[in-house]
Order: sequence, then C-alpha cells, then structure tokens
Amino acid sequence: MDLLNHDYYMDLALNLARGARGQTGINPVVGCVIVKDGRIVGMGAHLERGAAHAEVHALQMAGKNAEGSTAYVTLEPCSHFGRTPPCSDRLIAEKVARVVVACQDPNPKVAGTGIARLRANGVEVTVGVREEEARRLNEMYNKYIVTGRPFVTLKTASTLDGRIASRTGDSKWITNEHSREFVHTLRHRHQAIMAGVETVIADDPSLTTRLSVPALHPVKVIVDSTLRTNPESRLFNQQGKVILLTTEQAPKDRRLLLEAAGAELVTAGEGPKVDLPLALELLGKLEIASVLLEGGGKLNGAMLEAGLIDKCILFYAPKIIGGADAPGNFQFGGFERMDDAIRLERTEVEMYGEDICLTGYPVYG
Ligand code: AOF
Ligand code: ZN
Repeated sequence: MDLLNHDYYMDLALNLARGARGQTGINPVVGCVIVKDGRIVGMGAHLERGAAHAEVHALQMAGKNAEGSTAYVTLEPCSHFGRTPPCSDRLIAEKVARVVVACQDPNPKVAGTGIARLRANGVEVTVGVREEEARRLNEMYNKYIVTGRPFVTLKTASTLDGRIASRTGDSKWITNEHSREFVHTLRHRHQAIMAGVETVIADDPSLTTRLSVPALHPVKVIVDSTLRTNPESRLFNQQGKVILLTTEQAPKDRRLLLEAAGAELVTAGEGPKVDLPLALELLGKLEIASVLLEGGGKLNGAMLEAGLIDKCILFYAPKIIGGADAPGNFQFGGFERMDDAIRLERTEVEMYGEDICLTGYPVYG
C-alpha cells in the first residue's frame, strides 16, 4: 500500500518534470509533489535555468502545510549554492517530515550530499522510487554534468533500404507528417541542432522548431571545415543562433563574410576536417549540453565512427527507393566483419502512422 502511494505521487512529479523538457538548458528537469494527510498541497517544476527549483515552487504552494508533509522529488534535492540556494536546507527549514527521491543527482557538487544533509537533520529519506524512469528523463543532463560534453542524439529519416534521398537527390518527403512533427519536438528538447555543410548546400534548411505548442529554437551548429556555407542561406534568416564549426584552413575572407552574416565561428583543429571530438568539447564549454544530429550521411557516419553518438532515433518510412548512388543514412568506410558492427542496445520501436521509429543506444566495441 505504502509503495503504491509512492509510485502514484512520483509519477505525477515525473509528469511535471516532463512538461519542462527542452526549456531548462544545461539544467535537469525536475518535478516535486508535496502531500499531507492524503491530500496534495503543493506541486512544482523547475522551468528555467536560474529560476526556482521544483521544490521551492511546491513549498511555496504548500505554505504552512509543508510542516509534517511528504515531498516527492524526481531528483535529489540540491545541497549547493548555485544560482539558487540549496533545496535541502529549504525542506529542512519548512519542517518537511519525509522526502521521497527518485534518483541521486550525478552533479559532483551534489552527488548524495543533499540526501545526507536531509538525513542528518532528521528528515526521513527514501531513495529509488521510479529511479530508472527518472534517470532516463535526464539522460542528457546526466552525461553533460559529469563529462562537460554534450549528449548527442542522432535523428535520421530514411527509406527501408536506408536511403536519405533518391539517386537524383529528391528527399521531400521520405517520412510522414507525424514523424516530421515529432522531429520538431526533438528539436525543442535539444539545445543545438547539428548538420553538415553538404546538407545546408543541398537542402537550404531553416533548422527551426515548428510546433503548434510553444517551442524553442535551438542553436544551429553547422560542420563546415572550409566555410562553404552560403551567407545567404535560410539558416541566417530564421530564429536561433548559428555556430559554424570550422578549421584553421578556413579562408579569412569566408570568415569575415560569414561573421557579417551573423555566424559565430568555432575553430576545431587544424583541418582538413573538423576535429569532431574537440568540436563537441568546445560546444560543451559554450554550455550546450544536448545536440540533435540531423545528418547528412557523411557526418552521421563520421560521428558514429568516432563513437560520438549517444542515442539513435531512426525513422524508417515503409518505402524502398534503391539506386546504388542514392545517399545512405551512415556513410563511412564500414567494418570488415559482422562481429565488429556497431550495435544498438535498449532498442524500442514506436509507430508514427505507418512509419517505424527505432530508438537505441550505440555500443562501441
Ligand atoms: C534540485 N531541484 O529543481 C533542480 C536541481 O544553477 P542552479 O542553482 O539552478 O543549480 C543547478 C543544479 O542544481 C543542477 O546542476 C542540479 O545539480 C541541481 N538541479 N536540484 O534540487 C531542482 N533543477
Ligand atoms: Zn535545488
């Protein structure tokens, strides 16, 4: 009975957190529900970096009812002075009797110390309710806060035979409108979208988020070792900052031209190709914790080969286009033996109309 109650309230807290996905920047999404005598007396979510943490919103709503209550939090309450004061201190001060936590905060500044502080002050703490879900919800944050490098999600849209265009270059449209709408949700949930210069030249995409609900425009990151991006590209006329990842080999005049068009240039290595691991490190330093990689095939292949993709979201339309020269999802030298193939684990399949969406996490040998 007791356990069931825990799950019920934690699910609610998780849903509050889910609603804020995409809008907390490098911060995690967190939800909090405060319960007293069988009644919900406070609810809150962390909505924006720099704004109040989930617990503070919920405590504010609970007011005097916080005393003797149980607080359900999807992430360990913090113990450090960041942009806001520590939540564990606030829970103690408000005399909350019990805190139920889904998972520990991997942030080295917290990492168990919030829980320890609550316990040391007589608050009963239960950890591990809906742990797996809570951890997965913040998978991007979990990587970034420990490594300083962004979590990379690859998204592709291809035919069943893995083609991202026909042999003549036609690609509109491969997947259906339901799949494409979900891609816009994915853009909203990442801080940056990454694409190769070939894609920009071939498709002239705007790389913005187009949704019928409020949505944020991620930073547009283009991998462009010699700065071939056209300063007239649609990219520059739309919302969202543009970063061009380039090399020392990029001509000076192109630099000036593209900077004048509004691009921020980030030089990653001497060239001739962009040093992709270094590029991700530099993006991390610019406080980009999540990247949605949207191709094309060569960049996907290079990122995969370098072991830089954390998660794959692969849409397959039930179509076969064929053509030996039609570009593929992943273009790279490939492996000699099936045993060496990059495998996806924890795979899941979802249908978007008749399109298939396969999600999984690459395992690098
Ligand atoms: C919580 N509740 O709702 C959130 C937490 O820059 P700050 O002050 O917002 O701190 C960010 C850090 O605080 C973040 O890295 C994570 O460790 C924790 N986030 N903690 O108790 C919340 N958003
Ligand atoms: Zn906090």
